[in-house]
Amino acid sequence: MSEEKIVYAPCEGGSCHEGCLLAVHVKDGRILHTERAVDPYTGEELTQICQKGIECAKLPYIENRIKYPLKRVGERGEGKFERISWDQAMDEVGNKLNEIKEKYGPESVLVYFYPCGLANELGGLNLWLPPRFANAFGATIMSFPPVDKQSVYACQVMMGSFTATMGYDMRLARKANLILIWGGNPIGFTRASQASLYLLDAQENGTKIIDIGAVFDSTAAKADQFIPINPGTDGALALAMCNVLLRDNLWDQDFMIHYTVAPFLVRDDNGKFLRESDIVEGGGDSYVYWNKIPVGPRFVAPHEVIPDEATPDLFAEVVVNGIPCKTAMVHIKNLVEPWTPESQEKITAVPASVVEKLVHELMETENALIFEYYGIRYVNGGYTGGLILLFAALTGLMKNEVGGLAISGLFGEEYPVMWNFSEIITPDGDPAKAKAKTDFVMSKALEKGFPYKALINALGNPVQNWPNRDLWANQVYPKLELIVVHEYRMSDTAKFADYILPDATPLERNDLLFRMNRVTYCEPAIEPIEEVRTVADFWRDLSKRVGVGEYFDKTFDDWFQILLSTNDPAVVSLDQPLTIERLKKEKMVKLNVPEKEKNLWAVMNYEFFTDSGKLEIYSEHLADVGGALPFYTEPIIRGPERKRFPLQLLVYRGRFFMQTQFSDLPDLVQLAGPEPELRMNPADAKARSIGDGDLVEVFNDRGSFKCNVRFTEALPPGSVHVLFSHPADRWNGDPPQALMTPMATSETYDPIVEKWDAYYVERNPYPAIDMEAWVGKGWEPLWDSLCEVRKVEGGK
Ligand SMILES: Nc1nc2c(c(=O)[nH]1)N[C@H]1C(S)=C(S)[C@@H](COP(=O)(O)OP(=O)(O)OC[C@H]3O[C@@H](n4cnc5c(=O)[nH]c(N)nc54)[C@H](O)[C@@H]3O)O[C@H]1N2
Ligand SMILES: Nc1nc2c(c(=O)[nH]1)N[C@H]1C(S)=C(S)[C@@H](COP(=O)(O)OP(=O)(O)OC[C@H]3O[C@@H](n4cnc5c(=O)[nH]c(N)nc54)[C@H](O)[C@@H]3O)O[C@H]1N2
Ligand code: SF4
Ligand SMILES: [Mo]
Repeated sequence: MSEEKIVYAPCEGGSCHEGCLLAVHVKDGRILHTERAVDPYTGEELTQICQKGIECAKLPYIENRIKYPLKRVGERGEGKFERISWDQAMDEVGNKLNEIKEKYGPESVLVYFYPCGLANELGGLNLWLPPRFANAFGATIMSFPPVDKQSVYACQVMMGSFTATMGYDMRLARKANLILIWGGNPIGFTRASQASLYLLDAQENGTKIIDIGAVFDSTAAKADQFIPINPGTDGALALAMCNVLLRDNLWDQDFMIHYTVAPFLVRDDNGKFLRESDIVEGGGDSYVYWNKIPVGPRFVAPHEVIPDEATPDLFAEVVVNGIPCKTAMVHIKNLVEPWTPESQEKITAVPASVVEKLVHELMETENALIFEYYGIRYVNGGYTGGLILLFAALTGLMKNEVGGLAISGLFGEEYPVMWNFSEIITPDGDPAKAKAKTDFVMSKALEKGFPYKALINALGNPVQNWPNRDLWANQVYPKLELIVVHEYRMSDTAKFADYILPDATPLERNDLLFRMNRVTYCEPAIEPIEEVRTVADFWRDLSKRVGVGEYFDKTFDDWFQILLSTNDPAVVSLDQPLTIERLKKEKMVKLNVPEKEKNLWAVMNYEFFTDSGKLEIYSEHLADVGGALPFYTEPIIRGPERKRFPLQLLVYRGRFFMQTQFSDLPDLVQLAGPEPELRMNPADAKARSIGDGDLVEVFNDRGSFKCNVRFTEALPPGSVHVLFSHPADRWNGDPPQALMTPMATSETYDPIVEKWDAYYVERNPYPAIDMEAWVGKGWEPLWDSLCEVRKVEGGK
């Protein structure tokens, strides 16, 4: 009998963006249980963990586990496979890839790796080795789906990078006196650990929490005030909130002048900013503002700030050198003016008096904070995100002690530190050697004759998570000669594979976890079960067979050492250098993160990654396609189709699941309710003569399924809900994804977003993080689907 030992592992559900560290208890090669980790030096208990963290102890042993390399014997999608050896699998996959490369070129091989299902989102090699492979081999990176597009798009346009400050120092939230949570369900649900704790700590100390949401969820239940809003209409509310700021003169002129493009003149003829070169022979690319005393044009170079002694006229409408111009602020004023609090009522159902009070309270409370989450998932979400950012800019709250605006990020809610990802992505760390191009397969490539022949699905479950089952199953996959899926469980996507290669769980491999302002060296709790191999071995084996082995001849520790070699001050200023040897000995190293919480907007001097260095609440790059300013447009669910299909179909994430993961753990399935069921407001049910528990059919033009109804008042009338995590074979009929508005197709195409994505890819400020792929070239419609429900007579 061996001693019980404790090792660290990241929680497999870490893509809730909390990234909890687990202490795993192991004895005799078997995992006993997991619990929250304790700092070995200070004894400090690091994070809470939720049920999913506890259930990780069972993850390696689930029935649905992939234990051996598998080769398809049935039809694609049928899920029939035979066990083969690693050598056979690697030889056959390698030969096929070489053959395809020879015949069609390496770019006909697609590599897909979506980060938001990985235990250790940004530290995990499963995210960094696939793009390295694509770059070395010359494959094509398949673009990510446009999820979380609201704030991602808005930050890219206005701040020049979706990571903005690379995160928000969540410790600051405890000091806010008012927190407005807009569009999400963090408390006790989507951010079940650290973020929930900080938010609830703040509340206990007197902070008022206001939640704007469409569903009475666990955040609404905890909030001091819940503002219910008609789904998909937040843009109209944000416009009215801007209107109140301007009307009551509550906005922050100083912030708008110094840190945004508001004072810059915009040409009436082409919507571009007027430049020095437009009015001065041989002039440069400086922006122009109109000074009041003495009157006339003044120049300000990109990334420079208008001097304090200047008197810019924010509302100038002038003709300069024969060119009629208005300031960007005039454009904003014109946009906002018609949106009185009364005018938005009929769209949002938020009473005008509530809008007035909310804006005044935000402006009159010391240290108010707007927290934007990812829940506004409609085709107008990008513009809604833009309008929320515009509102935040006008408030000037980002200048306050708590940073005023927080956007939930991938980096965890803590002080963000930049690791050396880029060197892994590109062979030899040289961007010039990065051969891969990115494409957005789903829509455009199909139209253009689809040049791809193979797909390596290295990470992610697109068949279930991009609501485009038909497109994958019937349009994309049939065109591919080879589909390889790297997985640890039999996902709906894996069922379409020709070869499935078994990967290790975080309990069977090494990881470096960058969380809680610490780096933790995670070791395998157990050896990989059966014939499972780790990610480092998988890519080493595969790359050798296709001629790029030299780039993958590394161990976990070699890769980790690269990640650690960063210039980030929190790392380089450590007393002892952060090496892999040190980490192996100490297991956990606390970074030199400032002891005192910081407003990161202030740390970066309110300078953004845009051309101007300002918050570009007006984007000249989108002027020709009508997208210079964000605007309100109706979502699909408020369009003409609603007459035929009167219910919003919400195919939501579950508290006990992580997207589609954990749906194969019986305890969690039990907690979630073992049968897929439809949640429905009793008012909608009554109108259809449906009783609680009745069997119903949910349908639209795309498909249908049957399940039982559960009444809930938490959903507003007009919306129905099902959990999206259950795999296809648990549904009686089509899986609910089949009924959703497909993502990344003509239905969600928009010339504004296409223009933006093309431009953004060109000037991407963070090639390593903001991977080219992260644009999606379309809008996210996850909650933007309609259906109808009817009772199945005689069924229970
Ligand atoms: N209907 C509906 N669709 C949605 C959403 C929704 O709310 N409703 N949410 C959307 C959002 S916000 C997101 S982020 C996406 C998420 O989309 P995905 O990232 O595709 O989501 P997951 O279900 O977590 O899938 C991750 C897959 O990777 C596998 N995996 C996890 N860890 C490892 C590993 O270490 N190695 C290997 N090889 N594989 C691993 C898992 O088993 C799982 O099958 O889904 C989107 N789709
Ligand atoms: N347990 C669990 N936690 C998770 C995940 C998981 O699958 N399970 N997934 C993780 C991932 S990848 C992500 S991206 C995050 C997402 O987490 P969040 O950013 O919190 O958002 P969602 O859960 O996508 O959105 C759901 C919420 O959106 C609100 N909502 C819906 N429509 C509207 C609207 O029109 N206006 C407003 N104001 N609100 C609306 C609803 O009130 C609902 O509570 O969660 C992460 N955390
Ligand atoms: S909150 Fe839960 S699911 Fe998320 S990382 Fe922590 S333990 Fe895992
Ligand atoms: Mo996500």
